[in-house]
Amino acid sequence: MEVKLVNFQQHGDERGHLVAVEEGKEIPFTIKRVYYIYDTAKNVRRGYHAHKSLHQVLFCVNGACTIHLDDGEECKEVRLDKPYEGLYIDNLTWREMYDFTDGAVLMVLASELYNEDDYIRNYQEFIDYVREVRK
Ligand code: T46
Repeated sequence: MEVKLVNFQQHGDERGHLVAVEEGKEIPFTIKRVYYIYDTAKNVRRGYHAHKSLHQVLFCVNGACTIHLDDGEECKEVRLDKPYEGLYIDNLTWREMYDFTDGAVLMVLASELYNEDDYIRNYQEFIDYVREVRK
């Protein structure tokens, strides 16, 4: 599965911490969009889709949440609980996000503009699609 958890460099001193994220260095794609998810209730599970071509890097910049990942062959759970950790998610990976703590903010850097046609929101369609692509 093409997912990677990367520790970004923290620039810290007595004032606090700063993390810089640069396109072409830590981020292996042109960043065309940034969005963030916040105020998510504790018992909410969201996502439930894969992308045909979108690549993304996820940061939980405040609080924590868990990401369930599934490439059609293998599943993984990743807890994002450090603001300096970025989770790279490849296209054709089913994702679900859950167990958000109070105040959690999930920030996402995306390789493409928003396009609903890039989403596969039905799990069986996702499985059929990856089988076809990987034939
Ligand atoms: C993903 C996970 C991690 C927009 O209008 N523009 C946008 O850029 C995005 C991301 C969403 N929207 C609209 C579409 C829906 O009406 O915002 C609403 C909520 O989106 P969605 O239900 O897709 O949210 P999640 O949390 O299920 O998934 C999001 C991203 O859509 C998705 O690409 O990988 O976060």
